[in-house]
Amino acid sequence: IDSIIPAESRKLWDAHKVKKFNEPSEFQDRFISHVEWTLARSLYNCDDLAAYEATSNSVRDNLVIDWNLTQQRQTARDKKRVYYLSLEFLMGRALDNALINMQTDTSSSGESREMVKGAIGDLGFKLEDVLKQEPDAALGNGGLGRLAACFVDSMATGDYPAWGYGLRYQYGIFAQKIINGFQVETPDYWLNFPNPWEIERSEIHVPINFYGYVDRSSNTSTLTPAEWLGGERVLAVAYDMPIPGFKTSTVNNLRLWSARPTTEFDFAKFNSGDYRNSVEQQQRAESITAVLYPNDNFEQGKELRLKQQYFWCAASLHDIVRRFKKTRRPWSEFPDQIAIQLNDTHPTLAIVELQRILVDLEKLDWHEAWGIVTATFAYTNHTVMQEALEKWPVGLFGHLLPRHLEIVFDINWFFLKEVEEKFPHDVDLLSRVSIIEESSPERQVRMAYLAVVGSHKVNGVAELHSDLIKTTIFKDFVKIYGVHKFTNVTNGITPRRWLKQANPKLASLISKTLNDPEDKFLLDMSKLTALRDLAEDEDFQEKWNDVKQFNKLRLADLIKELNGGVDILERDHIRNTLFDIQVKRIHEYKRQQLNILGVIHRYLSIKEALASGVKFEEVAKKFPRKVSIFGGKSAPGYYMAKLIIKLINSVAEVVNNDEELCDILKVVFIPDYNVSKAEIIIPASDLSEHISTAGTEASGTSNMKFVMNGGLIIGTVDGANVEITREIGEENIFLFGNLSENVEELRYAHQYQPQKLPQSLEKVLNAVESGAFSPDSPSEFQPLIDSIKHHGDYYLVSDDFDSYVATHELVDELYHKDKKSWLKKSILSVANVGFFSSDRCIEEYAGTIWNTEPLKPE
Ligand code: GPW
Repeated sequence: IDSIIPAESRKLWDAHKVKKFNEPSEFQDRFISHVEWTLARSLYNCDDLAAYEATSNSVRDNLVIDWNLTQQRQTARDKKRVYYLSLEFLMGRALDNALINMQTDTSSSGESREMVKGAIGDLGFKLEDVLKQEPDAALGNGGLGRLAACFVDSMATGDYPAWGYGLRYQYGIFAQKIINGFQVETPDYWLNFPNPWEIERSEIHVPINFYGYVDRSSNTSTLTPAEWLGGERVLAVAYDMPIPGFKTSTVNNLRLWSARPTTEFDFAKFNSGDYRNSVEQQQRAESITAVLYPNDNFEQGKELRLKQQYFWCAASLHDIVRRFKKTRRPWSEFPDQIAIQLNDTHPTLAIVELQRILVDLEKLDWHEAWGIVTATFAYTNHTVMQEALEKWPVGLFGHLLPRHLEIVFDINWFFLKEVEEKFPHDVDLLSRVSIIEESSPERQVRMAYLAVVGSHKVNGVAELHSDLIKTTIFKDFVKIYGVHKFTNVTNGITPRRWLKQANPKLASLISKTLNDPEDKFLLDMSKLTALRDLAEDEDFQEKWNDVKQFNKLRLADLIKELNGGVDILERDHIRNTLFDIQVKRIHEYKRQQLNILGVIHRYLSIKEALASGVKFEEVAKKFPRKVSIFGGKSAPGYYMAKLIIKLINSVAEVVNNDEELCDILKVVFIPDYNVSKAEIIIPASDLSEHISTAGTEASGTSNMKFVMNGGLIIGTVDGANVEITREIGEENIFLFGNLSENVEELRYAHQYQPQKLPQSLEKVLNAVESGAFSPDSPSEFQPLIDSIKHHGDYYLVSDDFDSYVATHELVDELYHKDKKSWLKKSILSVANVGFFSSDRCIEEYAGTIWNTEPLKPE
């Protein structure tokens, strides 16, 4: 520092030190400065959007001060750092969250939101309207991306020196429109207005190469240093997002890379007169970070995707290595200083890139380098489903990254040698575990195996899932490495966003009840167990229920707004209408089809009863009021998922317009499910559905969010549902369906015996086939029916249908006949949900995988 700024001048800097706003009037000063100077507007043309920009910039000013202090502290103290590599960060909106998390000097956190609310109120703005101006940062598909967002929140809150690394896509996940019942995708260009939450660091730019060839003029072994001469070069430019912790001044960093053309010019092309072409190639650079791939739990194997992955891994590693080198430590200390967590296999190339840096650029011995690499990386697996496991054709890989392919072959060679030594002559084993799959028409690089071989720990995301990976996809690796390389860290969610921000009414009831005005329970969720004593307290139950009713009305407002101002739900009946919600990506394994077929079953049963002359009052007793709410996006190319969306909308059309039902059953599909909508939808559930075929949903995280908001769950024995049951008690959850250990044999049986459908399901499918929901084209849903009836019912809809329907009967009974028991279950669920805070989860990663400690602000 002395060399940059002389001591005399530093005194002057100190005298002019920037200060955070602490008081309403200080905030207002700052707000108006930003309106006038940053936005170049005035009182006379400051609308809600401008107010959002000015508020965000003011809050950001505060955060940047703490961000700088945090980074200085982390550099000076030089403790071990964590880098979380994720191709997706599904952040949602930042402002409300920042207001909740932000520390000011005078007020304890939690109060800064109230302070700003009052301060902009005095200036003529309503905080709620201002917050709505912010577009979601939707740089993710679903659970995997949202998990990364919860993790950075918890890492900052726990004061861990930890950064996230990802890509700054110009287009996030597409916006979903429903047109005539069909999903239509529209581009999500989220950077229309200046984004106050990102700080462009154009001075931090890393050159990234692709294609080209390997020069080994001096030696022939692939193990010795080689020079990779890239054929195409682009720049990775850093954009930083401040990540404020809750009740701490720690502000961590999320660094997202954006692709730019280099300023270098292709003189060969230019000289040959091909000016237009050489500009065109430069333009291509930007396409690398243009768009997020919209697939969830599915890998397409496109070259541009591999390019994204390398671009991001290379830029991040370069950044990490540069920072490490400044410490002038020996390479052997790299793993003591740095832990890199791989969010699924998407960043697996980082393993190869670090090995390349150490061997080719830093000239370390291969084995020494490999020791450093494996001690640095750890890998989280999020699925056992074959179609989601990444594999890259050797040809494509070698064309884009010729040197990296060599390194992969060498890694594999040493790995297989080790296996051969441990298990001599087991050729079958060697071919099973080889990182290179000998498949036709082409060999493939198995990224999950590469990630296992290149990491010191591999974890699953819920107990059942972590057990499953050890007996299925990584079974042979358990034999090779021993069981201790594999571990479990059950997922979690941040209670700041998913309780305090999404459900302020419930958070405030809790803080009052626990006599915890500073919301400390959001840091220590075990405090919630004190609610157990109140589970049967009638006064408390009433307050609890009032909160739920408020949230249901709030959702009804949203549904009305999305429905063009027309109410689907009658306000007067909302209190005794069961809100039954399934919101998540649309996927056959998540079984929205089971849900909608169940709804049809209910509809047909009501119609049948009425037709046979049963009085309406009687029917309504058996089938009390209910609304089935769906939401979620399908991958644009996923035909079956799109058909499921269409079926839901077609059923809604028929059911909602059937006057005979007098509104006792409604079906709603909420278009464009995203994080900000989730914050309104989730707190409104009485019941939510987590009904994946057993063994397919690695964890699920919305299950935790619903429970944290006092909703009950109907679910299969899958993913984190198992631990939710353990924590909240099996009497407080509605489980049904076959167990994962039986799935294989049931599937096998379907292949060899013609499908025998339960009568209930037969009826439902017949109605669909008859065109009851598609009178103009009765065969519209045939592919869905065929998948159950004729194509082996891979997701076991028929096997689980009756127990699903029967379990819903139990739900109805309890909700409508024993509201007190219902409320008791709801209260007990929240009281016991503490385990699912992502703070707990991050502590486990830190203790068992990263070997890192918090670095608390002084
Ligand atoms: F296939 N998950 C996801 F494993 O949202 F990569 N997208 C994905 O592409 C994958 C997994 C992948 C989800 C799991 O489906 C869900 O069960 C889990 O809760 C979540 O990742 C976070 O672990």
